[in-house]
Amino acid sequence: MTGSRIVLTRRALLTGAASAAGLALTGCTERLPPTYGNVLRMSDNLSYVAHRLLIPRHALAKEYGRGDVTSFPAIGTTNPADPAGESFSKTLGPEFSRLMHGDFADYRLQIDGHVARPGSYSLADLKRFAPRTQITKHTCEEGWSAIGEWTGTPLARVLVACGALPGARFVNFHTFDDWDDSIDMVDALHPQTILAWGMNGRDLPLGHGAPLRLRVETQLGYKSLKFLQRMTVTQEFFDPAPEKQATFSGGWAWYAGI
Ligand SMILES: Nc1nc2c(c(=O)[nH]1)N[C@H]1C(S)=C(S)[C@@H](COP(=O)(O)O)O[C@H]1N2
Ligand SMILES: [Mo]
Repeated sequence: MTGSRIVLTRRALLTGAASAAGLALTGCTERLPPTYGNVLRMSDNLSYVAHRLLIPRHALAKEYGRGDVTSFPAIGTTNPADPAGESFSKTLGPEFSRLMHGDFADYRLQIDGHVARPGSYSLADLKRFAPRTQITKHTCEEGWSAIGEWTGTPLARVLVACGALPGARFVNFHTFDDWDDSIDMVDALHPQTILAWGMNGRDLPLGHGAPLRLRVETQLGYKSLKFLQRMTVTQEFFDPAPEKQATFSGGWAWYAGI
């Protein structure tokens, strides 16, 4: 997507807002997680149903002040270009290396799937949307938490700009270290769900997912994918769990609401 094509007129914004509301409503009928019926994913059932019934839609996760920011470890993949990395991708690893050496000037987030305007967005394109900054607590499934400040583009704005079509229910993400994961439209349209390029007032550091990572403040840390490469809007649920489960010790739930 070129810069000029994503300049939104007032009219487009209004239709956009209406279509975002339409997208959000689609999710209203959901009572069971899409992983329902998968034995490996049984832990999703109760938490998803309880959250969706009990927590007001788009209730904000707690935000903190600058003085609350803590040190923040970088864990999991910290450089997708490193061939020794556990989830090094033979195709995307070298590609990431090339982009990194060019200071990510050639980076593009690919957007496709159930959208009217598939395309790709540079960091400059994404920065043209009104950004959001939030200081939140990251909770890792391994038992640690840390508070950091994140700046990025609300995912809802990008979904409107690329024309997510009615009936869109999930947003799938693929990363440069070959992770796949998805969130539903309730979380995708949540005001604190952002595509973050900044952390603690600076560009997002490499170890924390440069140049672009997801922040999903309503779920555990592993849903906040780092090193975003592609985003696909879908009508149907795609669960990479059967193949990937083996590599995740203990098996991580698809839905990890907090
Ligand atoms: N692409 C990618 N995203 C990822 C991971 C990863 O290894 N690769 N680790 C996840 C986990 S388990 C956590 S806790 C956070 C860690 O983010 P941080 O390195 O900024 O602390 O990123 C999540 N997103
Ligand atoms: Mo984690």
